[in-house]
Amino acid sequence: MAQQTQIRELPLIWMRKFLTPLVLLDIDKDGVMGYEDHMQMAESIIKAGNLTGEARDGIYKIYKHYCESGTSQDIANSSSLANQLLTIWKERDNPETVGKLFEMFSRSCEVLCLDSSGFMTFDNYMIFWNALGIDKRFARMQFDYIDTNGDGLISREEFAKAFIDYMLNIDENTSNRFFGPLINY
Ligand SMILES: [Ca+2]
Ligand SMILES: [Ca+2]
Repeated sequence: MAQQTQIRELPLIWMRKFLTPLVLLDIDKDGVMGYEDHMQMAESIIKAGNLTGEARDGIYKIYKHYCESGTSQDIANSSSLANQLLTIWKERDNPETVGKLFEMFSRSCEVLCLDSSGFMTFDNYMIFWNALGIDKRFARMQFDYIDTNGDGLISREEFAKAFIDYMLNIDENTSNRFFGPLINY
């Protein structure tokens, strides 16, 4: 039988990167970012962006689909914070989950820039940042990190790729702060 990965085997930088959103977005503070928390995140994005109609429904649909179907549902249904970290670690090698996350962030980006011809301006990006309640002072640095071609706009692909980089990169010098400054752990 294959040995289960232990928490102590995870790279510290990676743990800090994922503890950051899990703690930030565990709104009901039961230790895991579960279904309700994902729905809350969807609602926060909708509120921050004053989204209505198609944009609002699109966001709910993406988050529901992520929590309720296929391999990604194991992440939302984790039993504890440690278990959730280990599940994300395991799923980062799973093309189905990675594909779904790419789609989730790509679609979120699309919804957040319905008013700006498919690209996120800095103002559109702030909807995401404010929805998560991250310190505004760090937003520009992360915006510039995501904007890899330096045209001052974030494309769907740049946004989703930045998240996938966040999930896969274990370089301790990475400056990707997709969910803001890392928590100390
Ligand atoms: Ca929770
Ligand atoms: Ca760009």
